[in-house]
Amino acid sequence: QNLTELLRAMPKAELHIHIEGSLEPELIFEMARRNGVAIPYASVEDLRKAYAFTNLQSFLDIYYAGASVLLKEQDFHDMAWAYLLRAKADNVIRAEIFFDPQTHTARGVSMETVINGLHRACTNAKSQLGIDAELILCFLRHLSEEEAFDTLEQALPYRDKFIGVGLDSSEVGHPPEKFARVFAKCRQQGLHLVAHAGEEGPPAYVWSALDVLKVERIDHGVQSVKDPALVQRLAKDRIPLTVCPLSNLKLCVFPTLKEHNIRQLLDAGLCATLNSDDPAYFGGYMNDNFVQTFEATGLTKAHAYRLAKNSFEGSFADDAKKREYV
Ligand code: ES4
Ligand code: ZN
Repeated sequence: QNLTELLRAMPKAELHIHIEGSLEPELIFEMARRNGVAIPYASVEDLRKAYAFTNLQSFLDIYYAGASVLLKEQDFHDMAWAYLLRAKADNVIRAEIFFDPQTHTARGVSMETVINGLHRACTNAKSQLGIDAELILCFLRHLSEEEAFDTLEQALPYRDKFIGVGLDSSEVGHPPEKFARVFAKCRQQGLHLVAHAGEEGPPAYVWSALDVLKVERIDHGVQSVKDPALVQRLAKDRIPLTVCPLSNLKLCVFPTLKEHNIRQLLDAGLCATLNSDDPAYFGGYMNDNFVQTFEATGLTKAHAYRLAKNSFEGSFADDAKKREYV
């Protein structure tokens, strides 16, 4: 079996996918039409042409605009279902899916609409696709602590429909410490904790995500290699890093895929995983990330098995499920 075939066929878990970032231009246009929402682009092609990013913020501006077409429970369901069908084609057997409720509640969409729509797609994925799909609620770090607390309060009536919380959006200038008290409350609720850190931000943000927020995984974390003591800590505690190479390429975190540090992370013994982040915007789903990254960096078959194993180890599946996956 050649390496590319192995990468495509291998069962895997996706641990870093923003569901709003899976909304393809075709679906944005269809939902804009059916909901009567105006969008400032003439066509699908015109919108795709705007997907030329220079950094995280230049992407986030367009990503939040794209999400403005989501109004009804059915819209949230349809977005997640389209992703899950695509994940199935890439042999993803478990998906832990981020969603950004504040992007929607700020426009007057209710928490109930968001969570019920997404959760219905996850339930159907289990019975119809054989994918274990779970939700992780993300707080937008460019907004205030108070707004995060409000969001948590609105979401707690649906506590059984998501397994954890995360922290995303504009990283630099919004260190993890800003959300220390929110994460402490989430921890008391028994929620799993993750945070984006070390995507564009410094190693100090990875340290504080671990030591102040007490997260179990780091999303991205690629800047950690700048601090050898941090790499040691990540190795010692087997903290998973959910790495997203095509995202890093499109947001100019690395100038080329060849220069990505995934091999360095794996060879240092870290529990690194590969993920798609915002596949509709960054030009690839799971298998595109695997195939293009392996081609560019010369990763081997042994790395492929390691990445699949890490994805299950790093997941929030219970131990019985983890044994079933491997
Ligand atoms: C994101 Cl790539 C990335 N980084 C931070 N926040 C995000 N939200 C959606 N995609
Ligand atoms: Zn992300």
